[in-house]
Amino acid sequence: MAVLRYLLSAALFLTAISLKAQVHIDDNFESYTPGSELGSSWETNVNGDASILVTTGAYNSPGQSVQVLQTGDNGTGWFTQYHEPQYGQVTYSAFIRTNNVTNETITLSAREGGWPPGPWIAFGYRSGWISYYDGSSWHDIVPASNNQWYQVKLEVDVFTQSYDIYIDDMVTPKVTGAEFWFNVSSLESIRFEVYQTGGVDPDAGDAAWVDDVYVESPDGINANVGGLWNLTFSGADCAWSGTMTLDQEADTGLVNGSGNIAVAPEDSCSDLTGSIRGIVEGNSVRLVFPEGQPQVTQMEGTVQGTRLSGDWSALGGSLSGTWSAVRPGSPGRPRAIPVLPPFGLVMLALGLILLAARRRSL
Ligand SMILES: [Ca+2]
Ligand SMILES: [Ca+2]
Repeated sequence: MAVLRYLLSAALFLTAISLKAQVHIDDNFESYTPGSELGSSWETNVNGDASILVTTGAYNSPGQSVQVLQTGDNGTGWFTQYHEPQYGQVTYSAFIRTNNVTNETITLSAREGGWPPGPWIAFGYRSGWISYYDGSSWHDIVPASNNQWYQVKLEVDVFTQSYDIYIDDMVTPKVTGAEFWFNVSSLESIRFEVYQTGGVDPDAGDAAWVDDVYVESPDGINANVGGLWNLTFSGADCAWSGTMTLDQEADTGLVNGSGNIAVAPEDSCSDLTGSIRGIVEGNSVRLVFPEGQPQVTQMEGTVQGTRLSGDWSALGGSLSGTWSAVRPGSPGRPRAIPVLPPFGLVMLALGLILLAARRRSL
């Protein structure tokens, strides 16, 4: 009975915890038929002497993985899966392996659509190394060995256009603050790609394998806000033109915001486009207006389908206020979003009570 109660409480606890993340992609390739092409959730492209197939029994691998094989000396290929655009934090991870780290290369990138890439990690492009490219320079991270699986995790912050790189050790990053190759406004795909140009030239028999592809974001509004704002300025003087700057230093609680709002006289006051990123519910924001500022007392924005609203008070040359989410059907009445959904909280509490009961019975 005690064992059963323990298992039940553990399951409930895990249920509560697991509700905290949004999983976008989770594929270990075990559901495919060995020797088959990838399913429709993946977009696959092969050119020349290459194949991309689900394989079984890769060295030191207990299950199935994806193999990109050079069937001749001149082949390239990639496979991509798209996910909901992410504007904040998103984690990409996979297991990767090659049989020729001085010749074969495979890259892992996260992209805005099919192009451009933000994070860009390469196996073997820098002969014998796992490395990343920041748009101007290559950076070697750790040496790579043939036929060895490496677990790679990228903890990405689209707000700051940077990411931390974990290799095998999933606790301590090998690199913090790696810069994107390109600045992107969102990330919405993961791609694995093999090349014939640049630092490497894989030939017949060279191969790379990929397994356990996983992409997730923290739950809550943070995962879906922070892109371009469409703003409504009530009481704005549309004869004014200029740039409003987000004053990050004056903010309290605004961690990742950046950018500005350009206002032109010909714009409609009901549909101005801002380029501030990284505002999440509950952030305090101050906009600093230059001379001739519009006198704005209310601002509203729509970010990824969620309407944000703020009550703003004029403070000299600036406005300050707190953004909050407005649910459909309750205009103007912000509602706090719990960190855990109510169901998760109940399950968590039940799990803890049962765990405590088990401890007492020991
Ligand atoms: Ca697998
Ligand atoms: Ca070649």
